[in-house]
Amino acid sequence: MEFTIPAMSCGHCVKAITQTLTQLDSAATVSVDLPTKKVTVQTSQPPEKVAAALAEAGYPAA
Ligand SMILES: [Cu+2]
Repeated sequence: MEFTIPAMSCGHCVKAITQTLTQLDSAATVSVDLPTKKVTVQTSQPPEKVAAALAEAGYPAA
């Protein structure tokens, strides 16, 4: 699944987002494209749960 996260602006954000997602699912594969603010996640978790975890971390998906 893919999310656009406007609040993501630097390497720290990328790290925080990656950490959030791997906390939700330790088997998650996260790939981030900072210039386009896109996060691609491979996870067994449902999208709404992933989106909720991102929002909770301060990075709501657009
Ligand atoms: Cu940042």
